Amino acid sequence: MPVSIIGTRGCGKSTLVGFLHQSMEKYTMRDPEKFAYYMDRDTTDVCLNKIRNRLHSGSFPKATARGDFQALSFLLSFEATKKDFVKHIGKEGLKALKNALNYENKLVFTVFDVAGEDIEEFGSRKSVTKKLKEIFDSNIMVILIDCSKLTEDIKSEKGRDMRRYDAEMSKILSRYEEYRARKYPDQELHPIVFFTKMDMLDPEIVDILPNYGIKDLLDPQKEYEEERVREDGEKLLKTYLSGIYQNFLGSKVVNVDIHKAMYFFSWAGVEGESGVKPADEKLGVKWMEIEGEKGSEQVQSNIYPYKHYQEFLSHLGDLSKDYSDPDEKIEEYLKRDQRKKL
Ligand SMILES: Nc1nc2c(ncn2[C@@H]2O[C@H](COP(=O)(O)OP(=O)(O)OP(=O)(O)O)[C@@H](O)[C@H]2O)c(=O)[nH]1
Ligand SMILES: [Mg+2]
Repeated sequence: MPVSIIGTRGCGKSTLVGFLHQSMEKYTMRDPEKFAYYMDRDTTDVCLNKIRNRLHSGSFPKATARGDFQALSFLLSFEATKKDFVKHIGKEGLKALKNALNYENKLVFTVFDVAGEDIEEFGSRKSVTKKLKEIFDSNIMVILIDCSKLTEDIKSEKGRDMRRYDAEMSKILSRYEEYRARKYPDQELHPIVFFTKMDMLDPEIVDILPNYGIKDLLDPQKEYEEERVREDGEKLLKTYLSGIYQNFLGSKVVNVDIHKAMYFFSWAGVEGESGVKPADEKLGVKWMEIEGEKGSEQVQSNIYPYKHYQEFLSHLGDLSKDYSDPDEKIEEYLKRDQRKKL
């Protein structure tokens, strides 16, 4: 299983998955020959019924029940070799199996809920060990960073929380690197960092970023510029989460190269009196119609920085050339649906 997305509780995983799902829909509609995805039934249930309904009605997803995250995994396939693309949803298991295997460069990707205390239980509690091994065995790990945790005021309560958060994430990362160094000493890793809740960044913090602008994120005319985004991402880590940053720097010895890290930003938008503005708990997220580029399809979607999600997906597409899952893994994934039907 090559891709894991990890984040601590409440860091914005469900919202991100909801937007990612909307992005996958858009991407397949715009470029069906390049990209296809499949969700097993459990993921479909969480994504469509739980997350989508909430986002659609303008609210954030409900806090996820413990078991839900175990269920969240997608099959992504890039560089389709056949045109007979079908949008695979749940029950069409066998048909999907056939179709998915027609695509090159397939990745299974799973979303995990992790906490610093899991690390303490690594090796002693079976369920935690299994989960962490799955994460650590992934070739590509995507780390979610919650921007609402960042603050200039390091002496305040929030400052203490930020340092705790930094320490917690660093602990997880160093365990990951230790494990990789032991088990896969020759594999190079390129970190991916997805910042969530960018709209909750303190304005003082926004000021120190060389390139960042909330409006830029949403402006469809503005391209995703890898170098500029990286500059911002590095600056945020270096300044506020130096534990995580140092961890990456130090881990060059185990083939993790921070300077090749990719960064992506996410935030949920609502429409206020003066145009689009950041969401908050009460206002929730805005749902809108966006016209598909090809044909006359209408895609319904929330306001969020689609281009960052689309770039994220196409980056996974690039990585899938090196880390594609073997067909047995794909069949195993698809069979989960078959088993449940019996
Ligand atoms: N302003 C803002 N708030 C957000 C955003 N994403 C998430 N939130 C807030 O953060 C809370 C948690 O977000 P979720 O997406 O549920 O996070 P999670 O990691 O799935 O949380 P658990 O399932 O409880 O672990 C939401 O209820 C929102 O209040 C965002 O982009 N902007
Ligand atoms: Mg959740």
